[in-house]
Amino acid sequence: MFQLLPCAHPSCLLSLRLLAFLFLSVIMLQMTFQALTKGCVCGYPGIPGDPGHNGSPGDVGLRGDRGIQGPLGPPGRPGPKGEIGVPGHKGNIGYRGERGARGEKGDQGDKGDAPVISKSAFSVGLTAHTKLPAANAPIRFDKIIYNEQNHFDPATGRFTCAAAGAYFFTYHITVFSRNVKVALVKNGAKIIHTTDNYQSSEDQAAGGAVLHLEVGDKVWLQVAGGELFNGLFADEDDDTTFSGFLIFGA
Ligand SMILES: [Ca+2]
Ligand SMILES: [Ca+2]
Repeated sequence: MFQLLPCAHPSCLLSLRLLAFLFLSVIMLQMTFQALTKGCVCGYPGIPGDPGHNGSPGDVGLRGDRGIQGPLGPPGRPGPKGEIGVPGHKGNIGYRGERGARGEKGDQGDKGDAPVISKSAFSVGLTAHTKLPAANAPIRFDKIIYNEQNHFDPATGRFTCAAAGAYFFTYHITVFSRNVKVALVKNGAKIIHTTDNYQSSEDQAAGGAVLHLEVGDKVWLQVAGGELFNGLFADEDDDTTFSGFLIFGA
């Protein structure tokens, strides 16, 4: 008739107790009714009555223990796009790439201005009229071998710079009858000296130097050491010459 389930829930226990009480009450009432109608209190127990109605729901039970975590659910939908972050640090320089293809040849440029090439050169010598020159003054070479730019003045014996740059000056001297001592002079300053002692016949002496000149500087050759050192000679088969030329502009 009843199948009592082994449930320890308080509402279930209360329901079972209530059902048992109702069952026993029905039995007692039935026995009492039979005794009254038959006048006998003895006899066999009657058949059990019908099950009673379900009781009222019990109170809410205590909260059970936390269950085992369920399986991971499916991925949710992507959230909204976040704001742009702070720029990161600059990375290291990468490897050099391969050489690119050769570009096309460009258009020909405009014709440039022709470079201005300064020219300055002279080569002069002594003659029978100017040999054995006076001492301590520019030697007035009067034999013009080359002086296209007229930068050497035979009237004064001085070369005047017309284009700044590096110049080379050199001299070749035929020594005769007297000793020779000359100086290459720049603006009054003696730069180099050459000395030769006369012994016999005709002798030679020479010297040369590279000088940097600015426009207006003057260079010349002069006898140094007095009249006893002016044996600079020239005749039909020997010369004493003084030359200079611009090597390159400043
Ligand atoms: Ca000598
Ligand atoms: Ca001679």
